[in-house]
Amino acid sequence: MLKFLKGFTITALLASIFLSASIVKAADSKKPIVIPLHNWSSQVVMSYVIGGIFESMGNNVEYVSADSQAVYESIRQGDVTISHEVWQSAFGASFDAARDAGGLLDWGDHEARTLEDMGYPNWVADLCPGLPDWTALKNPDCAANFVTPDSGGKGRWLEGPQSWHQDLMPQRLEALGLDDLWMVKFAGGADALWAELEAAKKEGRGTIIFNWTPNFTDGAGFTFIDFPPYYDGCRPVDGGDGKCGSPDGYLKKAVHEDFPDTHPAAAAMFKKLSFTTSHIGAMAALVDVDGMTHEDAAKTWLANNESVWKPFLN
Ligand code: TMO
Repeated sequence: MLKFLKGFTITALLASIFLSASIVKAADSKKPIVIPLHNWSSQVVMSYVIGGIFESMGNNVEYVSADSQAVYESIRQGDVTISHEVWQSAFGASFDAARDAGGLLDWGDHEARTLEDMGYPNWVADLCPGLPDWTALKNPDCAANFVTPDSGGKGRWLEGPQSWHQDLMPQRLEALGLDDLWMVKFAGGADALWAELEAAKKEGRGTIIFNWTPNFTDGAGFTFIDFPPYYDGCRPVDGGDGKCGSPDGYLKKAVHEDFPDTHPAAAAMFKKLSFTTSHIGAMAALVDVDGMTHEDAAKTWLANNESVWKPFLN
């Protein structure tokens, strides 16, 4: 009897130790959470916003400049911990490849939906009757209004940096039979797109640029061209004929697979984190309209939006 009791007591003691150990939440590792910086404003501001929230929880963070396609392989390998703006149109294929290879987890979507496509400031609609329907671009009199000194006599599409979509837009011009009248020029960076908007307005000339939403241009008189609808597999890189516009896309989050184990509290916060179109547009506007640095924009955004981000902590 005594022997039995003794055994029972020890077993119960051990059980209660294990139980309380599992009730007490494991603390986040002090190893830095590695956050990538890319080359458009909302992404960089949001890096510092999320880094600021992690720091408010007692975590250490580190920022690294990263290519916006290669970053998913870096997350898979664990060199980068998170991605907070996975835009479907630009990065969906790289995201899928890394997730399927293992090591990268889909951490859910922001509330905001996305569109990444060619468009124009509203004042140029008069230059091209029939816009925003893409078939308006078949008219040579329309294209002639978008010729620039560097466009070889064709109407010019100013696309973003080639790292975002590779040859998607040149392929689309060809697929839609527009390449006799239109050509694609790649911008060196996002700032070149906004400089072109300013210059075209000042000079009263037409311009078609790549743009996206959420962005600071939301509600500022920018219209996206209506191309034939996107469907899975329509792009040449996916084996399609290329006769499609960009998707009504997701804006996803991704994490390295170990993150929920190494930093359970931070990972839980990041899973909950979700921004709307207006949150993200405001982050971009603090930089691209108000001229703040990305870091200052993030501090300002955090200070003004505690009611938005504090609930992600619970
Ligand atoms: C990925 N981007 C927002 C530039 O389209």
